[in-house]
Amino acid sequence: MTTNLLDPGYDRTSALLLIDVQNDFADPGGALAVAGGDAIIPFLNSQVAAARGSGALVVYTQDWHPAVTPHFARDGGIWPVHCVMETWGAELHPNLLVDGSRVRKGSAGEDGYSGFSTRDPSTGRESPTELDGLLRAAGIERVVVAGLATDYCVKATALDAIRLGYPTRILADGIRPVDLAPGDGDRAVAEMQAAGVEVVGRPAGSP
Ligand code: VGL
Ligand code: ZN
Repeated sequence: MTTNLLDPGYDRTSALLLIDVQNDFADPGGALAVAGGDAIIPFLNSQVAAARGSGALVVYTQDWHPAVTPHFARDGGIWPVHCVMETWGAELHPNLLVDGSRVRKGSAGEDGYSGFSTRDPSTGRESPTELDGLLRAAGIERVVVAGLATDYCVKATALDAIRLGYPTRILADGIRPVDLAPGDGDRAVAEMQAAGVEVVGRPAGSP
């Protein structure tokens, strides 16, 4: 059973990972707009301020696709065209407080959702992004994850963080699901908890 915590507990050995808070997900006019994606930004900004105030690192991931990639439905995948590198949709949302480095993923046409790794769509082979190295070089021992979307990139990043040995927390008030099927977001939170991720804030399924 996982305790519901109220304080993410930032310090110099922790990092806040803000996942894909980009226009295509967070702006209501984005290509893959997540319902309520823009509503979490003030909360995320308060977390950035709390984290930086306690000496924690903040890292921002960006979904960063080429114009043609098997990630997109028109090229064999499942998603509408989104977060094409160097376009408005791929930019971090303008209201997001940015105080840390960025990790971009997918730029060589790889698939996969985690901030830590990408997947070659033809061979299935996984390769690491620079995120783990960046955290280790900074002496980071645990991570707090929030952003978009709960059921894809947040989930994949949190599960990878656990596999890599980081005690991992997610911020319930700082995530929103795509919910392709109703309940995907709640199931993703349950899956993360089963893997050892702790939830900070409102319990899944509560109003
Ligand atoms: C994501 C769908 C497709 C995400 C990225 O950031 O969660 N979801 N690409
Ligand atoms: Zn994507």
